[in-house]
Amino acid sequence: MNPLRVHVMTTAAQIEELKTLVESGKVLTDADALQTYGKDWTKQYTPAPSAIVFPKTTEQVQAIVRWANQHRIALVPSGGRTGLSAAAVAAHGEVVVSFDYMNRIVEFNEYDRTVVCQPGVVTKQLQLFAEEQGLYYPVDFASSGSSQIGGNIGTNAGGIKVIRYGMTRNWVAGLKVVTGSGELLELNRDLIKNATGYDLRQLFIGAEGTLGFVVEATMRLERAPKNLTAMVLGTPDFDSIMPVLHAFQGKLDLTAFEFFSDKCLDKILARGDVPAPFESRTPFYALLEFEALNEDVANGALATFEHCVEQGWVLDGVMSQSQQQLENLWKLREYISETISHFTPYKNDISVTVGQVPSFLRDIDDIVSANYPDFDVLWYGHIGDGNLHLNILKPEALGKEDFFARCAVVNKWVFEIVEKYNGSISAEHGVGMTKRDYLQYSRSEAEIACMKAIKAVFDPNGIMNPGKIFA
Ligand code: 2HG
Ligand code: ZN
Repeated sequence: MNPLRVHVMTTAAQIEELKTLVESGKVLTDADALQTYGKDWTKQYTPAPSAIVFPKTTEQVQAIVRWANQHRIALVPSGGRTGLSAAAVAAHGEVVVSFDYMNRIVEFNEYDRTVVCQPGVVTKQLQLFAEEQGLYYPVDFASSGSSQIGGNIGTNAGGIKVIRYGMTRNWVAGLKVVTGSGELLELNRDLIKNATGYDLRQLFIGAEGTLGFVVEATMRLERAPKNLTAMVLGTPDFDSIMPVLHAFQGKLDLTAFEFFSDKCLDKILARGDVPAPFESRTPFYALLEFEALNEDVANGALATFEHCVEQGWVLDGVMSQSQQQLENLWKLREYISETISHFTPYKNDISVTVGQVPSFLRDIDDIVSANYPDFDVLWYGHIGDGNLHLNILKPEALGKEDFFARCAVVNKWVFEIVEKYNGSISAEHGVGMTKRDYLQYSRSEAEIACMKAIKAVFDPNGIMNPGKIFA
């Protein structure tokens, strides 16, 4: 294991030197800024960075990285700070490098259907830009209004359309990165075909800023989907959801297949601003979406729905008839994470192959309910691609520390089951600090050794987001 050879705190003189590398006013050290930029959406860690720096150009990023190497100062990259694994948390005196001022769309290439983006471009900004060109950027999730492309690349963000479009990785045509030694690399030259050895671009996707920082990304766009239509179907039990998925996949090209439990619906309806999908309540719900390209497709969906009802897999259901109805159905699923955030939930983001989902969920649910009969356990997620979100809500009377300590006990058992099923301890939220100590449940010792060796190549002094992914 590489020792952490970085300073914990920067000196006043070092901060003064840092200020000379960027525009005036682009280094902040006030308490508010340190608090705001030192954290992401995780709630376990107390932010404690030394300073926040806002570069505006690639040259400035390079200068910051060289300065950090010279003084052995740890850098933490910061995008929209919507992450859920504490990969962008600076809790140990690091300097946060925020990409808020590198937020321009640089170029659009019509024939290649690509957009050159600076890392601070917000996901929604790219989605709207694509729309203006009559195209589509398909990676989508609830935090698209604040998450940034650089962060999406750092975590290989997934979301609600993975079943059809895959993860962020699929949409990165090329990358410019500043490595941990301050070198600028241009990776893949935005080519579709490029058989010239190792594809280093892929290494930087999902690396959580531990190898280098993305300073420019060329993102691919896709044909815009037509007449998206959603259905929400109520099922009598969890086991019915998979045959429903199978039945619909046999008839339609789904753009999404999500699920949530009735407990999740309780929380959503308690907000008072989202209509119930239908009058009855069922233990689980599937939300599926497809392009209703013509009447045949819509009729095929309705016939499949009827088949599922006849089989007893579906008890009730609804299909959107307008854009407004489509959006309201999506709110039932997309609002869950934000709605429950004030319960300080303990989160798990786990995955297995689709066929194993029912027995996997049953095994984990047994462990969790046996150990926490008094806790509210919420299940939801992207079931069409095998990704489940398990959220345990903190009872009001229990302190945060005690609650997380009690949840940590069961972590080990949950991850043993993940390992038994050859699954992942982090399907889409990344490893960061929250899952760092459990990496061995999803990656072999030999694999982790290779990962550390790769880090040493790109970041010889260990200054790039140290303590994330592995210690
Ligand atoms: C989602 O799918 C997000 O809603 C957040 O990935 C999941 O908060 C969570 O556990
Ligand atoms: Zn998710």
